[in-house]
Amino acid sequence: MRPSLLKGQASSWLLRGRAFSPYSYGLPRASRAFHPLLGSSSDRNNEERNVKAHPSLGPFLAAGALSISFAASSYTVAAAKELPRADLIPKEVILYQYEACPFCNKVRAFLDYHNIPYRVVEVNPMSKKELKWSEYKKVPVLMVDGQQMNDSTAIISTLNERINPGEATSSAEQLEEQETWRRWVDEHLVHVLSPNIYRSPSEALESFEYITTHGNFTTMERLMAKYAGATAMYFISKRLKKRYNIVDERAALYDAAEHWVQALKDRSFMGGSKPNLADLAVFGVLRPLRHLMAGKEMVENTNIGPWYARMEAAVGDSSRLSEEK
Ligand SMILES: N[C@@H](CCC(=O)N[C@@H](CS)C(=O)NCC(=O)O)C(=O)O
Repeated sequence: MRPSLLKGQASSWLLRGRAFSPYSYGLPRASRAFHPLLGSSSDRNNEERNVKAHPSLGPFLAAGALSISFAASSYTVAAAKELPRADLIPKEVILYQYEACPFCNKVRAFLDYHNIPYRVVEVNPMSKKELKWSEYKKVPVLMVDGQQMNDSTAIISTLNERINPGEATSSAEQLEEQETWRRWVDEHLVHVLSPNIYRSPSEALESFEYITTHGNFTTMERLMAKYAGATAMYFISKRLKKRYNIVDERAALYDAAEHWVQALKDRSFMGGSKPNLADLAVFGVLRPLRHLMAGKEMVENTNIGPWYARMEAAVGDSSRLSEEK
């Protein structure tokens, strides 16, 4: 039976104190930073156009989300994490990220679920000085035993191969379904996030409060970013709505949530009794919404809460080793 969530029952967000950090997006220096919630890798042309139009806004867009924790505890089943064989766990994993970036949250969900220890380097979205050594300037970047990996979906695919070599536990149909929904996350779901979290002046400020208090900003950047960023993103989010043919941003978010719940059919997870890469991708990009009005309203007005709560239980505590800036 499909999990159902009664309105009002849905939104017991678990505000855990662990690592969801922020988002960052500051008034970046003009480079091509624009991307984030707006564009996935399949949108490079649009992104380039955006950067030219708003060179200093990249980082803001990127982040977009906060952390949700939709908890419908009665549905929460303590699914165990999936632990790789000890000899297949990388020795050193370093994640360069913005705490509130949905793509970074997606990678963290994968690492946490598999209990792979990792260090985090929170990148300053304006100077990006932590990434000076890298030609690729977006986050996430993952260093795995000295090997650089870029792009959340590619990172997860590569790492998954590495910790599950020759895995043949899924049928061709299951794998195809998983890949279809991972693409849906990158090509649709992420584009619905920015118009929602910057929907009104107060929501834009709420988002930037979160981003700036959790990201790697200097004091001056933090002050500037909060108000200038919220103002800019409020207006830009209206343009994003048009670009992605969104008429009502909340309706688009609720539709996406219901679309996902329907895709689960009768299963606890798309992966069956345990999450697959599609579950982890949807969970990861939604997680940053969790302290925001958009995320709370999504849980209250859709049936996604029970699945989200199961995912929180399955992913469990973070395997992050320490905060590094
Ligand atoms: N397709 C990439 C998208 C990564 C992305 O757009 N990241 C944003 C942050 S959420 C970014 O780094 N934007 C450029 C910037 O902030 O300068 C992925 O999945 O990793």
